[in-house]
Amino acid sequence: MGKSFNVAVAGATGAVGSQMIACLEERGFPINNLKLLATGKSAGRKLRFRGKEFPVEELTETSFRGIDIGIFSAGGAASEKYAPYAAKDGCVVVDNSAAWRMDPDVPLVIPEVNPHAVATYTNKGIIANPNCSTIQMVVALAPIYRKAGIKRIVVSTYQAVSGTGKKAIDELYNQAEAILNSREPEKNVYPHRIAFNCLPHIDIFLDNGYTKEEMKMTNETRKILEDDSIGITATTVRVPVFFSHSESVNVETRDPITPEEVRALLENAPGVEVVDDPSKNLYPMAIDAAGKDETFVGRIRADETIPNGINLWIVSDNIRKGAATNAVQIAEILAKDYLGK
Ligand code: L14
Repeated sequence: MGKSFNVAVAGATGAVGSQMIACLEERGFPINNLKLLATGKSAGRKLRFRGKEFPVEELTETSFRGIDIGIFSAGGAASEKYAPYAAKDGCVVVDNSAAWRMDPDVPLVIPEVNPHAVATYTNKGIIANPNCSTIQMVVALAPIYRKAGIKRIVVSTYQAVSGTGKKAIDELYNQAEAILNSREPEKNVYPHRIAFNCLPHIDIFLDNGYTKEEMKMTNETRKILEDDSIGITATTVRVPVFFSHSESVNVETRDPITPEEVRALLENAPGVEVVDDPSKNLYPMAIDAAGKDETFVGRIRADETIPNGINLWIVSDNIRKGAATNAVQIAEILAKDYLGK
């Protein structure tokens, strides 16, 4: 029998937190005690895990005493404030927010791509989970990067509302319902209507004209692949989809690589499923990826305007592999290779 762990989930009642609890259960994570935490008014509710009810307690500075692993998805402000208290009490934090990702002392990990980076969790006691759009892109591009090198990436995303949380899922549903019933839609979450619309705006705008989400894709990809020479330019777009992000990705490799070689590489890549048969109208779609853990890749074809160009269409569930599943996979590495010894 391996060791089992005291695990806390911070932000347990949120869209990502509830999937984290589901992932821990589905994957049979070795849990001794599970502690569910939330900020503000969500505390006091009850959630089910392995057929039993667990109370949701208020997230405080002392919540992590006696906890081995704390998985956070309670927003950037909560992570910034509480992760150091958790670490001080000997709890290793796996943080899903953007708060710690670019800290040079914090590893940024996709288990299929750079599991070795987990080792440096000892610096701060914190491991960061990358941004959802970064994770699915890098899961699919890492095998290409290792084989042929990457000079430049041009990516446009088509991102689901669930990334913003439950309130945005309700907003899309309520706006669509209002419009189809000839009522004036209400707008509370995004600066513009999202139903039957596309917003080239995710997270906040920065001084360089890009959004923070776009710069996350650039900076996090370079950190994970440990290569600042890769040029990455992103346009991130919110679309009226509930679950799964889609991405149009143009890659310029250093060495020549054919679409057939890319297809063969990706067919053997961990966490990737190739769905690419245009003759049967088969390509990855958000509605098929929702609820799954794989990153789906299709429309693999040459960019005929440059010598070493490949185009891809990459789709994955932003709440599962883009957040909860990736965080739980990191916790599994910790449990197996570091804390379980
Ligand atoms: O984790 O979709 O950096 O509004 C922040 C923006 C997650 C998605 C992050 C969104 C993202 C979120």
